[in-house]
Amino acid sequence: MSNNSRKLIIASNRLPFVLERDGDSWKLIPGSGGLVTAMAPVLRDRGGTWIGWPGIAGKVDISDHLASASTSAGFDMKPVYLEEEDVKQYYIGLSNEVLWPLFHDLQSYCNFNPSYWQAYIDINARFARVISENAGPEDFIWVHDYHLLATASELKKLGMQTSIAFFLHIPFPPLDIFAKLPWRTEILHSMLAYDIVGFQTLRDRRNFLQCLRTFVDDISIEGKGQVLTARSGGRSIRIGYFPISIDYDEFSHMAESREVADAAWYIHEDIPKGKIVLGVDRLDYTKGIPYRFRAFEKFLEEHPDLHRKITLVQVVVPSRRNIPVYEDLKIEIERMVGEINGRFTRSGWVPIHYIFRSLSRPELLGYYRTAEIALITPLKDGMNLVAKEYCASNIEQSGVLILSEFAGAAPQMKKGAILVNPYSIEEVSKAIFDAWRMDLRERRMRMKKLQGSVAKNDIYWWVNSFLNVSIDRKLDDFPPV
Ligand code: GDG
Repeated sequence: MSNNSRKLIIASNRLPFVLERDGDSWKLIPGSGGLVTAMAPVLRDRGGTWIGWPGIAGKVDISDHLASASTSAGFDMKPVYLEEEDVKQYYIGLSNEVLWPLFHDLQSYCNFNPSYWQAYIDINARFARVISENAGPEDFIWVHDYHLLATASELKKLGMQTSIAFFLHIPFPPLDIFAKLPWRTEILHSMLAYDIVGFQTLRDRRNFLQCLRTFVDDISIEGKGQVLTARSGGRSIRIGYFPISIDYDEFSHMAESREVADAAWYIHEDIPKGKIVLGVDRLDYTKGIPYRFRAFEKFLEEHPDLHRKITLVQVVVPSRRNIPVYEDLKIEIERMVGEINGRFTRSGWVPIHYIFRSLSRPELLGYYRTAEIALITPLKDGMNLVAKEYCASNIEQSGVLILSEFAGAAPQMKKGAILVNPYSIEEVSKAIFDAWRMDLRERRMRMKKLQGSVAKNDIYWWVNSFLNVSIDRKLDDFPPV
């Protein structure tokens, strides 16, 4: 088979669309979240196949919807169906009550329920079956994220010979934290069934290697630089770090559009008093929203002269609402907004504008374009694309980025951003003040640096460096649709 028939096959827990009830029928709405933002432009121009769960339990016939969504998206979509119990055990259970909190260093949120593990393996085997039904021998199979750590080992059981790549979008935890996982050796051995394993940052790869050296008996690691080689069980596995990014040009061009300019103008027209500080996050306890509110409250306590001159706009996108801890977080966030606004609001000025919904792209870019300060303070984050999107969309080049040092984006953005420890209420409060009084010359200088670095290392740079290491190919080697 020639290179021209080579296809990209992407597998992730979710398809890039979510199925929602629409009366007696169903509708597909675009998914949100970093994985979709990053990967959709990659497949859009090249075609290929995206395999994932459509987002509702049970097997409903959505073939017509998927066919029309595939046509408009520019690539095929193949569903993996989950029953109610699968969702409980594999998705809510092992993926989001164990791996998600543990890999973000928040082990107190973990529920190590023994029944979760077998369900996780069973669903990874189901993904493996759908992948093997849809992949040809020349195709490049690229599996994504923590839900599917064991898919390659299941594919190998099915006799798959093709090399299989994996990218972890979330952090990999330090040894002391990973060691608490009851299935730590099983997870490491499953990950070693991939042929290439990619992490977001050097820190994540370092943590992974330390865990391999501790828990895998016959491991040896060779090489230096971005990609190393691990040998175990008579196989070689390449292990690298590839900081993910965005389609910079798409964001910056869209930010220049009339629609976004109008949205930006209306946003500031409605908040005419002073500067806007912007937070944009999925509803998630890793994003540090309560700490951020405490820091903003401290800022307001310490700077009564700046009341009415600064407003925090916090966008929270609904996410994982079927998991109780997420519902509790929503209640806590809303309680804090009420408390802080109740204390500081004065006639004509409300200090926190809270938005709980997903914004349209132009509206989101309107906020990015017009906000003077972006306040992005996750407690830990694989990368954080919002930080990169803010810079790409800040076409006046006058915005200031305050960024958590625990975001994967921090090493790339530290020269232009104000880095903070998100747990330090004093430090974040001071960073807001420093950003507020920073002169235009310094803001420009910092924003230009940030934009230069995101533009250079954009999503196409990321995918090409991954493909280059995996199969010695670039995205252009895949035939356009
Ligand atoms: C995971 C990792 C890693 C947000 N609000 C709206 C909206 N968004 C989009 C943003 C951005 C995405 O959601 C969020 O991406 P992040 O990277 O910030 O965070 P996660 O969703 O947690 O992503 C993360 C990422 O995977 C990629 O590897 O960076 O660390 O946790 O793209 O634009 N989109 C729309 N309306 C909104 O209101 N349309």
